[in-house]
Amino acid sequence: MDERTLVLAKPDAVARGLVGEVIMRLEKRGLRLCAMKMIWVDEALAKKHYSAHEGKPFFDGLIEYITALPLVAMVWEGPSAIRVVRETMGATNPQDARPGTIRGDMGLDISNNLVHGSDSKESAEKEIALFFEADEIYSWARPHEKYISG
Ligand code: IDP
Ligand code: MG
Repeated sequence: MDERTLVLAKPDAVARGLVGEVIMRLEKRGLRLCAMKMIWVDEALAKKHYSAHEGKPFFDGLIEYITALPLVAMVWEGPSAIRVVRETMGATNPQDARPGTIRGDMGLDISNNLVHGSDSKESAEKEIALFFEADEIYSWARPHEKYISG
């Protein structure tokens, strides 16, 4: 069943020149990029996006991190895209992330963990709407899709 999920290449991915690497890994996996923009997130959007974490000890630092530099927001689509993206990203703490994952190959610091991926259908829907208008998202299929996802 095809799903859509929000992916952020966070400010540290931009600063370290790893946006292309993030995109490449998701593309190679067979997911389809259907929306993308660079955006300098302001405090209001940051707080909405991370509202579930309000009150946690790392919340202020998280808002500062996500607003520090522009980031690249994307919508990716494909079979079980929400779970597949999160597994491709690896555990939240890069020190626990398995080698072969984005965080496990390129990160060490939980405060600078490179990427965001929605964690459920409900959050995907909410987060995509925060970053994109409906007419900025393009659904498309590869002619050879049947060789990737059956
Ligand atoms: P996720 O990004 O893997 O879904 P969440 O638990 O939803 O992880 O946390 C959201 C973001 O908040 C993380 O990606 C990370 O940037 C930051 N974060 C989570 N836990 C900590 C922490 O203990 N210290 C600092 N930052 C944290
Ligand atoms: Mg999360």
